[in-house]
Amino acid sequence: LKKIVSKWDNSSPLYIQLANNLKQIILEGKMASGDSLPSERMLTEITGASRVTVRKAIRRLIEEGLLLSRQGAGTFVAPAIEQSGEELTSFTDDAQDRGEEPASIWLVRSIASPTEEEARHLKISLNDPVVRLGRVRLSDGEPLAIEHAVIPAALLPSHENVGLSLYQALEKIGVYPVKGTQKIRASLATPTEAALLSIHEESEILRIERHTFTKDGTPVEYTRSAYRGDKYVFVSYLHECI
Ligand code: 16G
Repeated sequence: LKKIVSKWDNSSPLYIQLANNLKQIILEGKMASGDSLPSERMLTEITGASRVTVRKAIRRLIEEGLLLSRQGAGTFVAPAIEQSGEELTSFTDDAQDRGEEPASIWLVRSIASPTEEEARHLKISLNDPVVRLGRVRLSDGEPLAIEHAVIPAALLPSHENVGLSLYQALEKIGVYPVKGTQKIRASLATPTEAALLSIHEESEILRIERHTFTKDGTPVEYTRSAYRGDKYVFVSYLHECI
């Protein structure tokens, strides 16, 4: 770190050079998303720059979206995975599109009666069985999310056949989730979630509730997920309101 951040010349203000040096470290993957930046004091010591310069460099990278500052917790490398908040894609497709290898650890894969809440969300009766799929989702070996999906068993009779991808298993039997809604809210990881995701207890997570439907509006899934807040940023595209 010292070698890279303390390379100076007279070409531009010191804080810009420091910001660029830090940026290089992040973009080269020497610091991963979620890693915390050394403290201002430490950076001052390492670089020999003044505290004001260090602070200005950090502020610049926060403005650029490369760093995130959390009150009381310090400054971190910002989430690396930009996930569309609009497209109905699967975890498997998203990971493969990034050139990564998706995997799952199964927590639950069973058929059961729905709870009242599940039946309400899926617009089925309490007598209609559901398939419950609970998974830790990993990409390139790293746990990124926990997902609990509930699907009407009438749509997915052979739940044992869900391998890597739920959406692929559904598509194979002619069930296409083509539209949906997604609610995202900030939360903190419970001790169990933290253990499954290999993160500290009470780390920030994004709780996501997704409902998907077939073309004719039949509910396909009701999924509750916990996505790592240090890894994901959800992006939506804004259009002019006419
Ligand atoms: C995504 C969905 C989840 C869906 C899963 C299917 C979010 C927040 N959740 O992870 O609702 O069940 O994809 O992925 O995006 P799969 O086909 O790889 O099993």
